[in-house]
Parts: sequence; C-alpha cells; structure tokens
Amino acid sequence: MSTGTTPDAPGYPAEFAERYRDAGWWQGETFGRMLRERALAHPERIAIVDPAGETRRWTYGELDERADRLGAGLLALGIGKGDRVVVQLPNVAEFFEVVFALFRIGALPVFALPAHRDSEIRHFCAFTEAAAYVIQDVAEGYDYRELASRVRADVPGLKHVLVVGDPGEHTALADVPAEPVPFENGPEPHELAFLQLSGGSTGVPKLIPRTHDDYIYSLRGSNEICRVDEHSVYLCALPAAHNFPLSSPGTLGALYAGARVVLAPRPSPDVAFPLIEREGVTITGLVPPLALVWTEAAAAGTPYDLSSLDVLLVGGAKFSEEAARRVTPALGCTLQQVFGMAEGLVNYTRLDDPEETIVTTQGRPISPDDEIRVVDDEDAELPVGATGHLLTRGPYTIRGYWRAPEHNATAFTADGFYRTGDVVRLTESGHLVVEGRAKDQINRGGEKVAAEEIENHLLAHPSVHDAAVVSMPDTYLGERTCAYVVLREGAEPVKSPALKKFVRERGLAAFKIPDRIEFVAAFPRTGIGKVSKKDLRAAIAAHLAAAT
Ligand code: J2J
Repeated sequence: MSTGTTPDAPGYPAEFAERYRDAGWWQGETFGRMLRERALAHPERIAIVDPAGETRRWTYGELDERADRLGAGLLALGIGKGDRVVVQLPNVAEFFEVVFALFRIGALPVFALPAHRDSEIRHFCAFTEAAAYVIQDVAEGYDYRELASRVRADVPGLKHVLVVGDPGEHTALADVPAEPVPFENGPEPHELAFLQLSGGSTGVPKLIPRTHDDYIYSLRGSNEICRVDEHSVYLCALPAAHNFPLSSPGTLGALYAGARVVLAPRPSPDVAFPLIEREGVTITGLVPPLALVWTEAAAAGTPYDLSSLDVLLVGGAKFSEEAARRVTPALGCTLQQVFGMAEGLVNYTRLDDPEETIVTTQGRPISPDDEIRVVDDEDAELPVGATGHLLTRGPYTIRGYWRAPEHNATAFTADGFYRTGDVVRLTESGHLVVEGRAKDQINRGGEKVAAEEIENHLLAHPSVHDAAVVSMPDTYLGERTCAYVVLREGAEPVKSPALKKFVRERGLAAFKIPDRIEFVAAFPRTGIGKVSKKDLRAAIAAHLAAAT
C-alpha cells in the first residue's frame, strides 16, 4: 500500500516510503509532537519574537500551551482532523499559534499570502471546502474583515472566520482557546500536514499536499546544510506563509532546531537592520530584489551592527552572478543560494563551497535520495552539462497535487517525477544552474504569476477579444508582467489604466496586476497556430532596450 495517499491526493508508493524510512529520512515525527518535545526540553527558551507594537517574546512553553488551548478550542468549534483552514496572516506570532494548533489536531492549514484578495481567497475557501478562514483584522492599511465578509457571502460552507485583533462581525481568535484536551486522534507522520500554494502556470493555483514526514525531513536536511542549531536566530523577513521562509530552513526549521524566530513586519533595511542588531540575528532569507536593496543599503553605510549575521540565503528567482558577488563584501556574511519549490526539491550551495560555485550556481539537492533528471522535449535524458527540463523525484517531493487528477497526469511522469517547468544545466560538481523556464509563468522578483490566471481576468472585460501575458526584463525585479491585448472589433475601446483598474477591481493580489499593457491588432503565431509568447517576449524586450 502506498503511504499518505488519500482520495484527494496521491502519496508515495510503498517501496519508496519504505526506502525513505530505512534510509532515516523519515523519522516518524509530527509537528504537534515536535513542538511538545521542544517545550518539554526547554520550556523557558524564547521561540518567537514579534516586534510589532510592544515586542512580544513567546517561550517554547508558551507557544506549546497556546497551540494546545487553541487546538482544543478549534475542536470545540467542530473543526477536526483533515478539515481545511485557510490561514492568511502577516508576520505575527499568532501565525505560529494557529498553524501549530491546526497541526496538532490534524486540520490542514492552507497557506494564503497577505497579498491575496477576493478571487484567490474565494477560490481557496470554495475549492478546499474550508471549515474556517483565519485573518488579521487590519494589516498594511487593508481590512481583511471586509474581505472575509464578502467571501463568506459567496462561500456558504465557510462556517468560521477567526480574527487576530478586533473581530468586527466575526469571531476573535482570542475567544476560541479552551482547556487543553488530550489529542488522541492526532495526525500520523505519513498523513498530510498542510496544503501549500503552487506558483502555478494554470488558471487557478494548485494546492500542494505535504506530509509531516516529508516536510520535517526537508527541515532537518536544511538545518544541517545551513548550520542552524539551538543558538541560531532566524529572521523571517519574507511573508511567513511562503515556502522559502517557512522551510528553507525558515521558521519551521528554526523551531525544529530549538532556535529563535524573529518576525520582521516588513523586509526593508530600515525595519530589518535594527532587528538584526537588537536580536542578534544569525540567518535570514531574501528574494533577489531585496538582497540587492540590503546590499546597497549596507554598502552605503548603516549605523546598525550587522556582524551577528552569518548567512544570507537568496532564492525564489535567479540571483545574478554580479549581484551575488557583492553580498559578502557589503553584508559581511556568507551567501547561500537556494533554488527550491513548494512542491518539494530544494537545492542549496553549501557554506564551504568555493566562492565561484556560490556565485555561479543555484546549489545541489538536500538529499542523496533526490533524483534529478535533465531531459529534452521528448523526456530523453541529456548528458551532464546540457541544458534541459528539470524533472525530480525524492523523499520530500510530492507525487501529485491535491484534487487535481487531470493536471497530475501531465505535471508528473508515469514513474512519479515532477515536471518542475524549470530549464537547468548540471555542472560536473553536481550543482544546478537555472537557465530559464518552460512553464507559462512570470517570476516577478520571486512572486510567481501564472499567465493563464491573468489572461482569464483580462478576458472578462467586454472589450477584450484576446490576451497573452508574458514576462519583460526589469533591472530591479528581474521580470515584470506585460499583457498583450487584442481588442474586440467594434467594442468600446479601453485604455491601459482602465483595464488595469478593471483587473484590480476583480480582486487579486497586487503583484499580479499587469505592469504594462500593449494593444496589438493580432498575436504572432507559431507554425502550428499557437500564440508565440517567445515572439511577444522578444518584442517587448527589444522595445524596452530601444527606449533606454
Ligand atoms: C531561479 N529560479 C528559482 C532560484 C526558485 C526555497 C527557495 C525558493 C522557493 C520558491 C522555495 C530559484 N533561481 N534560486 O519554495 O523552499 C523558481 C523556480 C521554481 C519556482 C518555485 C524554497 N528559486 N526559483 O521559490 O514554489 O522556477 O518556491 O520552480 O514559490 O521558483 O517557486 P515557489
């Protein structure tokens, strides 16, 4: 029998599960038990530092007790094992209280981002048949309670909205906790722990089912590679729900190690640098545009002492060699490139790799059991050094998305390799270099935008006949989005600002709104009549180059 398989998602075939257990990768841990063990071992040690407002410092004992009480309260509300709960919180301590409460009772957090709006949240709540949706009252000037009211009106099955802060018409999270009860029905290590979001290339984001066993292995492996131990202090500068700051090695890796997590409400140097000095931060992770901003701020001279910082992880999008070379001189820490994906596979440069390797590659896999194939368009394996499609299979890479059998048939090979959509090359030393992308996605400084999703929003406009969204080069973000639009003949003409406004008002994350819209009479076509996005990308790149 395969393990972790549910009617909703394919798990690992039995022979693989056995191999991963025998090898010691899967050690039969769960998140709920893990936190309890840490809390028993060092109850007084600080686990979470939340500097927003008056700084809060939760010990391991306190986090454990809060998770217990909230878990009991959620059970009393009728939320139980296997139920989905959409969690959309900024970087606040309650994120961990909620997530560990859910882990403990075996309910599955669905990790939404603070940037998500009506269309994404409605989809997550409806598609997962969520029992509850957890929000902050107001963050960065946005009132999530109003969003929740609209979503509830559209998704009647959504029974509970739980609010950190002032609940308005909903329920305050602070009113939910109850007396702890023994959780006899907690999840098993091979069962699902949560649903993570895929960057995606399809009309709606796919959900990624991760098990306790597989994810905890990726944390343990990451900790070893990034040298995270109980003395480490991890700064969570990116949105906490992102897979990178969650697990590479991230906040969950830090908690696994018994280390300290410091939450940055925003990732800018004016917020992060004082926190690094004050809290003695040793390690953090950033996407390339932020790494550039930090490098420049430090090189220009900062009054803050950053000398505690040992390691800066940079990943989520390609970090240029030139930018990579500037990190250590400016920030005085070791650069570690990370090329990962919420579906599983994570690659790191090693801290003792030669500098050339650190600045020119995106690292090598965590596990000796991570299988890597670089193939051509026909799935034929290419020799080492050739550039091709990256396929992967291993002890923490999913075998299928959640409730997506049709998509799984093409996103995975028959023998269970995940088609990453990344175009890579393997070096002689076994390191991967990301050369490009075959998936129909824009990587906007680490934020992933699925072209089809945005095209669908554009097509909803009555004047739009056809739409094709492509990436355009950008010195800061690496890529931005450019939407090519063909207007409907005879329809009311629409201009770029009005069309952007139309898309924004449909309710979606701000980073998905096209940066630029180009109106054309027709799209270039490939030999077989498909829209040639390659030609569109070349056209906008040439146009931008000519303009500068
Ligand atoms: C080029 N492209 C990269 C890199 C990710 C750690 C780090 C990142 C993610 C992440 C993650 C890249 N160079 N260094 O989950 O645990 C692009 C690839 C990849 C996609 C995955 C982690 N690092 N990418 O970014 O699920 O295209 O995960 O397939 O958001 O980001 O995106 P996501």
